[in-house]
Amino acid sequence: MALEQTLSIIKPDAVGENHIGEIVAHFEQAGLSIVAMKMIRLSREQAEGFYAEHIGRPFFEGLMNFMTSGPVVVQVLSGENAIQRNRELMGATDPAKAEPGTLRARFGSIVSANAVHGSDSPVSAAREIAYFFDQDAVLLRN
Ligand code: DAT
Ligand code: MG
Repeated sequence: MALEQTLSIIKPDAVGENHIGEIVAHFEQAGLSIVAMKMIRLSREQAEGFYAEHIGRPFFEGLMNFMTSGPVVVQVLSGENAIQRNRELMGATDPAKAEPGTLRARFGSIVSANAVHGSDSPVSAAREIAYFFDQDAVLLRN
């Protein structure tokens, strides 16, 4: 087990449907602590840079439109195995395939509107946290 930090985004669908509180509570009840948090509206440039690995995919334009369609809540979660743990809490990318009780099953609707993002590896977690937060904005906890 390792103490890790991971980047989580509550996407525009879940923010617009007033699920911020339930999603944050889900993380906290699962033992992950929020050590940085902000609500922002992503610009096209920010969204592109964040999802650069997907440039050229057929769904990329839709993803850009969705991610810039309203405010998002960007947060750093901290805890034991936080990266994998958050992926488990989110469930599969397609909400229709996500395990019952996971965030995407509860709050997502379709693959292109799936409520939450979570870093998928230690390398992407480090990149994604630095993409949104200065190092001194991430509180040292746990
Ligand atoms: P994840 O968010 O589970 O890490 P991913 O990195 O493969 O999934 O894709 C990033 C986002 O892009 C995903 O949350 C939703 C969107 N997306 C992925 N595959 C898609 C598809 N086939 N159709 C529409 N949107 C898709
Ligand atoms: Mg991904």
